[in-house]
Amino acid sequence: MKNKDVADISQLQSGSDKDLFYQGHTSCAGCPAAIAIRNMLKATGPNIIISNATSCSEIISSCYPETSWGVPYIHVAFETAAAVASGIEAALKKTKSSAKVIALAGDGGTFDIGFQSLSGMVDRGHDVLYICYSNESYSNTGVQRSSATPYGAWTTTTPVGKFSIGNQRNPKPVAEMMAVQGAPYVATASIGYLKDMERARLAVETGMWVLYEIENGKLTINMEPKGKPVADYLKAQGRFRHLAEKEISEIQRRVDEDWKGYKNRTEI
Ligand SMILES: Cc1ncc(C[n+]2csc(CCOP(=O)(O)OP(=O)(O)O)c2C)c(N)n1
Ligand code: SF4
Repeated sequence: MKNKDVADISQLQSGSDKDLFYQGHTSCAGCPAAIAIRNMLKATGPNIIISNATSCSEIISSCYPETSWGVPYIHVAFETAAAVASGIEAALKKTKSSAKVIALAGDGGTFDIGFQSLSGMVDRGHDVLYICYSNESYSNTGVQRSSATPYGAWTTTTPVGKFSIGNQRNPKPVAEMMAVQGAPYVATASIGYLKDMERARLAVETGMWVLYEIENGKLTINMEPKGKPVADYLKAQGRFRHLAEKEISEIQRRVDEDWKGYKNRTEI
């Protein structure tokens, strides 16, 4: 899965030909999180147990007495996806089960409130795949800023006005932080490469989202941005509609600077 042929997740169907994330869930139309989950289960197949933090992914899929999950699933408190997954993994190890565990949470449940349980799980070396799907805000509670929200984005808690261009902070580099902590495998992914997801692809092509892996501390960039201006990405979205040319240039500068940093690190 290197450079030229970035993982085409739609090809990773060794796990199951059947959909294990059933239709009838209550997401917004075209929800990227639902698309990611559906494809995630296609890749894993049925021998999997999910520990899912409160988030859109849980709200849309597990409102009692209904469920969209065709695999064993537990909905857990907002901050505990990794903690519960750790316990399940320890129990499976004890019983010599072949089942694997996935902890699933949004960016709020990962970058912010669930960060300590994620870090604890990595510290203890549990054999768990942790998946954070990032919609770059606390979405199901009304689009509040999380520490994954991009610089310049409007959210309800980073309003736009005379004295504010929206979110004033850079996103927390959680994937890299986990690699630095010693997670044996860390990778970013984009649903833009599942099918015809033009906007998500644009995030990669403009450098707003970088596709990389860090394996035992070594960074590999899986796709170089095509040098498209960030304006192409920003201008297509309402949450960035308020940005003037000056601010867009500032975002371009930050993206270029971050990209240089990634490049330097692959050359060490
Ligand atoms: C301790 C605690 N604080 C707050 C909440 C309310 N709450 C539930 S989901 C959520 C936001 C989840 O955001 P994120 O993890 O980014 O997932 P998304 O909704 O964006 O999919 C919040 C604030 C809660 N359930 N528990
Ligand atoms: S708000 Fe939640 S349910 Fe709607 S598209 Fe975003 S992640 Fe999906």
